[in-house]
Amino acid sequence: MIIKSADFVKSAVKPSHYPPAILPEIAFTGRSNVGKSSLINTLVNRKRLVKTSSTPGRTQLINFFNINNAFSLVDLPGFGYARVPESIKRTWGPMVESYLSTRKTLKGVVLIMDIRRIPGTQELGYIEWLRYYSIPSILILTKADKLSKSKQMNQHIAITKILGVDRNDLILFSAKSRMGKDATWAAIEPLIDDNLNLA
Ligand SMILES: Nc1nc2c(ncn2[C@@H]2O[C@H](COP(=O)(O)OP(=O)(O)O)[C@@H](O)[C@H]2O)c(=O)[nH]1
Ligand SMILES: [Mg+2]
Repeated sequence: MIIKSADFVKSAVKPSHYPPAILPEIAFTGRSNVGKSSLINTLVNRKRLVKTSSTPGRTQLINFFNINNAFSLVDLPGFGYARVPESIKRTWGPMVESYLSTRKTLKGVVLIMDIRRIPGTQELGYIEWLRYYSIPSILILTKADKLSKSKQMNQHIAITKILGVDRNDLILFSAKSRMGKDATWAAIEPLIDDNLNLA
């Protein structure tokens, strides 16, 4: 993917605040602090298009980005951070579910997991959610640079079993080394294909 432009559009919490549903859209989700913002920045070759943070659980908005005036990338609020206030936890589910269930231009969701951590009920539940809404999913194991090659392989196999998917269904990624960047675009491109030639 050649990135000609990457611009923040707006933040929203509910459907009436979303930008007009015109361009095909890919959303990114994962546990807080998993490396979601870093992954999006890596994909679009920008250091700080999406703010990264060492303090997890701060982003509780849906952030829309316009890429090449051809498609949108959406940073969904992260889940699962224990220290997030109860009031935010209560609004998170409905906020994300109304996005997933109403957004007509949504073409796929990238679920990002930490390669060092076996996915839990939240990730499994998320995958169920996406199946329920018939939304294509792309599964990524990020922070691969934090493990040796042999540990990467062990985790890759273990996570494959837990999720009940094939090895090729999981993309190993690192925002640090940019490993997995091309594979991620190769998974995204067919989902947004119709609009690529508009760029
Ligand atoms: N070593 C390494 N660190 C990463 C990677 N991706 C993210 N991080 C770090 O993990 C922390 C959280 O990253 P961020 O992208 O803000 O996570 P988010 O909360 O999921 O958006 C930051 O300190 C990042 O520098 C990666 O692939 N490798
Ligand atoms: Mg983030």
